[in-house]
Parts: sequence; C-alpha cells; structure tokens
Amino acid sequence: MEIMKRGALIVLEGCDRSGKTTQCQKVMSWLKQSNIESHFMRFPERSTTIGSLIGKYLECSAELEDHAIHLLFSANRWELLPDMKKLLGKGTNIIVDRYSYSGIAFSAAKPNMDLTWCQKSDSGLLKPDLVIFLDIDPTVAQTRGEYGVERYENLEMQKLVRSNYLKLKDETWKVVDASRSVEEVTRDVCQLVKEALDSKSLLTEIKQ
Ligand code: DGP
Ligand code: NA
Ligand code: NA
Repeated sequence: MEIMKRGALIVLEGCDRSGKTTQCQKVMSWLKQSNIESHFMRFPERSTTIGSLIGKYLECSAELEDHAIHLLFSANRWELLPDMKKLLGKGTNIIVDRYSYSGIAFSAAKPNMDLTWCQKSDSGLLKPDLVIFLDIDPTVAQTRGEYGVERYENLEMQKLVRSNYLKLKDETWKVVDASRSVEEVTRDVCQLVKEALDSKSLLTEIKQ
C-alpha cells in the first residue's frame, strides 16, 4: 500500500543580494522539468492588505514603529498559513523565498530590538523541513552591484543581519557558499532539495 506523502516546506534564506530569488527560480524550473508538484511563495507577500503596507515601509514611503512593522511582517506569514497547510496536505511541495528567519534576523538587527522578543510572534508557524542559507560576506555581495534604494539595503545592516542569521542556525539548516557562480550554487541547492524530497520525514506531520 502506498502511503500519502505530505509536501515538503523548503525555505531559502540569506542577506540581500545573496542570489535567493535567482536560486528559487532555478529550483522551481528544475522541479517543473522533473514533474514534481511544487508551488513557489515569497515573504513578504506584498499583494495582500498587510503586504501592501509592508511594501510601503520597505520603499520608505511609510514610517512604522519597529515593533509594529515586525508584527506586520509576522502577520503576513500568519495570514498565508492556511494556504500553506492546504498545499502541503495535498502533497504539494512549497519553495519559499524568506520566512521567519528573515523576520527575526532583520528586525533584531535594529537597536533596541531583542532577538528573543522577535522570535515570539512567529512561534506556532510551520517549521520548515529544510532551510537553505545562501551565505555570502555582505562586503562581497555589495560588489555584485549597488544595493537598491529599499530600507535595510546597506552594508552595516546586512552585516548585523548575517550575524543574527548565524545565531538562528539549527539542525534543519544547510549553509551554501553563495559567493560562487550561479551554476555552482544551483547544483548544490538542487541536490539539497532532492535529498529533502526523498526524506522519510515527509511521512510524518509537519511541526509547528
Ligand atoms: P525581498 O523582497 O526578499 O528583497 O525582501 C524585502 C526586504 O525585507 C529585505 O531587505 C528583507 C526584509 N525582510 C523580509 N522579511 C522580513 C521580516 O519579516 N522582518 C523584517 N524586519 N524585514 C524583513
Ligand atoms: Na531586497
Ligand atoms: Na537588536
């Protein structure tokens, strides 16, 4: 008898300009070619009501108190939780560009924002099966072209974000050297995704 496997929740994380978005596209096209049922999501998801406020904050056209915006980023993940559960339950894998780890690493990089406090509002969201951390020295990342104009896109902030990420690393994380060519990084990322999809843990319920 064949046992129904749930979908895998796979998150790509990294500082700005680490190549996450490119690698998400590469993984999605590889999954499609391989006929593996998968769905792509990204956070912040700017298309919702909460997301549009986050978008304005990131573009610096709105100001929000640090705790308040932190909670909105978190609420944006909570509002999409039912959709994510539904997809995983019917066996669809989800590839996510940023999740709770971004929420914590970015907010806690601000003065007077405590890492433990920042973790609380995401407590109860889904625990990813695999987190691929695209690691790059922010000084090197910066040479890939000027940072954009969005909030947080500056070297000092990115250095603090990277050090926070490394504090959050747990047993679900795989660190990939993202300073290499796109092709080399894609090869490693796809291999890690393949291993996660073959894992027996997909026969058990997802952790919250
Ligand atoms: P992106 O669309 O991936 O470039 O992300 C937009 C920016 O928002 C990026 O600098 C990372 C930051 N960010 C993503 N998620 C969160 C979050 O939950 N909290 C905070 N404070 N920043 C976040
Ligand atoms: Na960005
Ligand atoms: Na802080």
